[in-house]
Amino acid sequence: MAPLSWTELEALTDFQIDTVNGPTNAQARLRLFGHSESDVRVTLYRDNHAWCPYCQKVWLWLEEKQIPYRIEKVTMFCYGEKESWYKRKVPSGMLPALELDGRLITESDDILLALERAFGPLGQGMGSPAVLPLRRLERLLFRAWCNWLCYPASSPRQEQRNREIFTETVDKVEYALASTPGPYFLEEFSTADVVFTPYVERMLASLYYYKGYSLKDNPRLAAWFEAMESRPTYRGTQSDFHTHVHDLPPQMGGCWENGEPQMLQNKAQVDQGPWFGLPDVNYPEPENSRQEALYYVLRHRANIVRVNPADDRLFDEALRCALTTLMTGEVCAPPTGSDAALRYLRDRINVPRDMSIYAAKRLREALEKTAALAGDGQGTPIPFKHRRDQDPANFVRR
Ligand SMILES: N[C@@H](CCC(=O)N[C@@H](CS)C(=O)NCC(=O)O)C(=O)O
Repeated sequence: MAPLSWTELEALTDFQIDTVNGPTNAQARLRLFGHSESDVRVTLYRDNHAWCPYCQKVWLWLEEKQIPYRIEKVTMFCYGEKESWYKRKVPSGMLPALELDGRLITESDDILLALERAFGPLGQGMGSPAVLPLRRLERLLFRAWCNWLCYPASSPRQEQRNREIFTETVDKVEYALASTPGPYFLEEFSTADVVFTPYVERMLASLYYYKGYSLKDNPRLAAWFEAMESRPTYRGTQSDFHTHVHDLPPQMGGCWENGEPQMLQNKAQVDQGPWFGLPDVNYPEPENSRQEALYYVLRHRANIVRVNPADDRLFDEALRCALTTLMTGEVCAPPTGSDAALRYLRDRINVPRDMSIYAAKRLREALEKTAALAGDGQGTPIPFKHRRDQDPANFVRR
């Protein structure tokens, strides 16, 4: 089949999203939840790519409580130049920051405490006797994860010991989850679940890819993930394995593979597919995931083509081939020499920054299927020490 034109492709999606009053989404600059703009007392400063875990914590809290707020997006050091207006506001450049009634607050825990004072807690609050030990447990798990993942082990024995310390801490988390009847940390969904969310999500992705270990093999955590995924708020902030495993190394200062057969198999699947079947998402695929993927590519197509290292005309045609396959299921052979360019894009789709998890899987699948018709050329490797290939300055809509 010949590639469809951009106009023909435009006719194939009716995807729409109300970023302001609709479900949680990464694209919004304003969230009202049915309120009027004059009700907004809060501005959240978070990173452009939705990679910052501490921002996710505050983001999820605001969405759960349905507090009207504005969003200002800021560049992280690892992917570009920090905005000077932000450095004047927060000289360290650290994220998140939040303005509440004009007062600036940094440090995610202090932000949550201030939000609780202004709007009431989410279930049991940050300082409640039930939540405090869970916050400590979350930090314990975080440290065990860092020690295993982010430093090279001096010997196989050390690697084994780091793994054991992590899994022993996971057992404590399993015990905490088992001590209430429901799937959440406390009887009802609460701040405690919000506090665990960002890093547990990153642990699931990174350990699967770098260590061949699946956190979902732990039954209580598996049930917790499932319960979290039943919440539209969490779905809107949820990332996928591919995004996390490649955004974490520069943020964490490195991630160390163990080279075991299971790890190598997991790594290959996350990077090259098939992306369906990965344990990064469990809820059923929405019917419109292809339309969603097409909608976002169309929105940014000029920048996507411009940023791609390949010749613009060659890549324009190759991309239309992949989108034709995405929408029709028909084979559409791309121009010779476009395989690496298609895989360059395949490797740079970010969830949830660009689209939701299933839309990204569909798009990666179509790009890979199309690239495979042209050859096995790979895109420029994803850098490990920085992500300037993701500089948001390239994606300002012109
Ligand atoms: N303790 C701080 C940690 C915040 C933090 O580490 N933020 C990182 C991103 S995850 C950051 O802003 N780094 C600067 C940058 O990457 O630009 C908090 O809880 O808010």
